[in-house]
Amino acid sequence: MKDLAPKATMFGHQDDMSYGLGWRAIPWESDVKRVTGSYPAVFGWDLGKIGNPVNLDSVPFDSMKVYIRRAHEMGGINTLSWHAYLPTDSTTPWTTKEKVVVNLLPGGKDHAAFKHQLDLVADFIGNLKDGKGNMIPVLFRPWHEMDGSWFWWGANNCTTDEYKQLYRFTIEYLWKTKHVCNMIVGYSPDRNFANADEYYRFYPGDDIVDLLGVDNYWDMKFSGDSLNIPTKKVEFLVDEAKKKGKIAAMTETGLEGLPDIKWYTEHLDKVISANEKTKQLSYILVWRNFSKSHHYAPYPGEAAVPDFLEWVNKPDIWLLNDLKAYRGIK
Ligand code: BMA
Repeated sequence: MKDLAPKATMFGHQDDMSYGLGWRAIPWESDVKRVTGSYPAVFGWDLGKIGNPVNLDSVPFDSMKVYIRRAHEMGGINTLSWHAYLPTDSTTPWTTKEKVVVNLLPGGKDHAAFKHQLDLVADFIGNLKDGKGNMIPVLFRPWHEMDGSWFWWGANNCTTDEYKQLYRFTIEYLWKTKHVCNMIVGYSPDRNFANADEYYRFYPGDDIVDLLGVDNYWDMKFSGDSLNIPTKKVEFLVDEAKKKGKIAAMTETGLEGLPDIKWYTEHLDKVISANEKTKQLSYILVWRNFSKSHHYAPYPGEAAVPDFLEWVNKPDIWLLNDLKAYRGIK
């Protein structure tokens, strides 16, 4: 990913092979492929509700493993987010009534239950193997959008110190106790930063994080000069990643329902292709295609298709076909 970043920006899509508009669980189907002829280069999946047969968005975990293996064997890159449910109840990641992070940390009353959840995550990631038995590398991106307060690990729901401990414990437990060796780690605040201090407010450390990300939907709705705001954030990520020898990515973005049919060329591209710096972003990933009102990649027949095709056909925007050609995979 580091080698590739200066050459191209990859396109990613959440739950791509799992479902789309008017279909679900048809082997190797994909709205992006239906529209462009190629899969996305980056495939996003989510571990929310791990320990149950299906995840929070009804993707069976067993199928997810199959899709991850397929994506990897085709030459693509897999990333895992985690809309984590509390280990102690089965409410939602969006529960913010109580301050719970402290209970999960070592010494806290729910620490054992939390470790059990991490065991499930370790079991999932640590058993991702290709047909030859080799480990499949994934980008794990836990505790995202912590600078907002909509998740129980969000800014107003714990102290920054508790947050960092939660993050460090998660990764160190997976690496050192569970010996999960096939993952790199992404840090993904939402868009609420204007400088380095704000960006790194929750940062668990250079020894933990491999990828500097941002989840940015909000800033990308605006147009014209207002797009300087997300552009500056992308420039910042690219600069920081270069300084630290890490990877920079827009780990989530998109326009829900695509009411603006030129969002890809007029908003997204204006930001990520703004200049030589922004072009060095590793990838951008749009969210899932659940319904007409809640989808982010176009589906066949949708008015946004021509604009999307114009964008993905730019030589430095890469789908899986481009990544395969670069990697010499047939
Ligand atoms: C949100 C929405 C929800 C979904 C969640 C986790 O943005 O897409 O429908 O459950 O992400 O994927």
